[in-house]
Amino acid sequence: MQPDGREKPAGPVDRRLRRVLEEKGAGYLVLLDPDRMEVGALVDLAHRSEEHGVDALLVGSSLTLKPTFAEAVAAVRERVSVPVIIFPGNAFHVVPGADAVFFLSLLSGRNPQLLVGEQVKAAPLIKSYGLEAIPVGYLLVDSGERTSVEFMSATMPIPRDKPDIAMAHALAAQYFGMRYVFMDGGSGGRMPAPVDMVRAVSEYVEIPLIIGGGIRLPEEAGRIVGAGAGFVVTGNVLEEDGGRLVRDFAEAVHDAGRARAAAREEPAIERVTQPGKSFR
Ligand code: 1GP
Repeated sequence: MQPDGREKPAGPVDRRLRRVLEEKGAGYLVLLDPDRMEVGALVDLAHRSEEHGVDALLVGSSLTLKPTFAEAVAAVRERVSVPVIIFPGNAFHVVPGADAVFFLSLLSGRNPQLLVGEQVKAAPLIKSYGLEAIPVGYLLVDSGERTSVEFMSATMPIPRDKPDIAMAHALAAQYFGMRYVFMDGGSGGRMPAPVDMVRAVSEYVEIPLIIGGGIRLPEEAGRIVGAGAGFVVTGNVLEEDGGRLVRDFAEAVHDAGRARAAAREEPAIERVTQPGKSFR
């Protein structure tokens, strides 16, 4: 709240993400992990991603063995014009040079360090570096694999057959005033978040969903958007293929986003009366 009682407006990166949702129906984000790629290769992938339709880049990791995080953020920022957003695993990942940081709280866990401890350490750094903080509720969802984030966070993922648990957590994120819910299977998950869970959560809350972890095919990304996701994130698959699939992912996400938006705008009466169209 500002001194005159007005809400503080959303920052430029948040506004840009909202514009992506308005214009394309859904957005595509690529995760760059400085721990798994050399800075040069990371910058090449960032550049390729921008050329082939990515809407923003995330830089993050669950663990850092290499001392190159800050260098990677700065180098990527210099090379691309899409927003560069830090997706932190802990407060060490708050470095200068990015456009924004997802101010995450791992709501699906009960580990106070990741609910609020790291955030208290990170907040003054975010302010000093002038980063835009975007509050995001983070939910870890079982991806059929023990992922690094599960181990490092010492939290249990939400079971795949329990959409009600995900719904309640996502609504808590909304009531906390968070701008997005990130449902993540963790990097390298075996399976993407279940489509039924994505649909149930997206119908239940009003804030956009970001879905990542274990998405390896553009068709999977399209299905997830069709089920209601606002943004889809991929990481691993592009590290493995050198970014060849970026364009296919971006098209699948944007096509499904536009189709979903068009279906929403279609008057309900046409949906029930036009032959060949099912009532949704
Ligand atoms: C992990 O959602 C991201 O936090 C990306 O996951 O590397 O499995 O695509 P993948």
